[in-house]
Amino acid sequence: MGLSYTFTHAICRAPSNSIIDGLRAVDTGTPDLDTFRQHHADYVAALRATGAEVTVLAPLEEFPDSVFVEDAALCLPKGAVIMRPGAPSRLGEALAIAPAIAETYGEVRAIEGPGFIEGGDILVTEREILVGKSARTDADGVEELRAIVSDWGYTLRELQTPPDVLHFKTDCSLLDAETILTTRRLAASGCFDGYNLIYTEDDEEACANAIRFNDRVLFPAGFPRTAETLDKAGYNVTEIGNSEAAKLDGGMSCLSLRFTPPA
Ligand code: CIR
Repeated sequence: MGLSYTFTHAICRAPSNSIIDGLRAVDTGTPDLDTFRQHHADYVAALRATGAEVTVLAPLEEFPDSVFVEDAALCLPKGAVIMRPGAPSRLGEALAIAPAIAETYGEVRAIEGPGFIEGGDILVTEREILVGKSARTDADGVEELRAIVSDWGYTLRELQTPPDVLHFKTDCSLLDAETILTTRRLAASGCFDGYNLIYTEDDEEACANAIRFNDRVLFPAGFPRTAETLDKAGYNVTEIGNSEAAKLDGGMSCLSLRFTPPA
């Protein structure tokens, strides 16, 4: 199996009570804490069911969005990079995640600025690192990351997240070494030419943020036609409730950092 979707470890962070104050593009209601916690527990259990070691960090009340750990770091087979979130209320999450990453990776690099970059804008495939500029990730942030990952031998390709889409990966996910689940609006730019594409079904664009984690695809519940498409394509789909995270524009990828530490 490929390095881009097989992992021995994951890091998550328990939802804080302050999650109800998390950022959202459109207010569709306050997340219900108990339901959020249940969904989060189901998510962690699904990661663990693949045999991975999953660390769940303590909640951080001072950072309402800190359950979305993916945005604060990038973990690659050759090294880890602490991000510099473009949302001012999330900037401090980078410092907060650093010790947990350093525990596994030893030395870590960090985006120092002036640019900004969030992990949700980064899709790592078997052959390259795709980064979508967005309201949270700017050209300086992308260039600083490029300099770091080039040292490790990775190729980075800068792309554009569609307007009004929070993160690049809000609209796409890696399914295997050659295959990407994507919305039509993102793929229309040709950014995934050369990959096999599976499209979200009409009116199910909100399920594009899934994760391939070892033998499973963790997929948000409530999108039956796309789930069936993935099932028919041979993927082992595990549906996880995501109604509360979705109120904060969060999905499957945001809730974990997935990695295999360097030997
Ligand atoms: C935010 O707006 O930053 C959070 N409410 C949601 C972050 C979702 N993260 C992700 O897609 N990687």
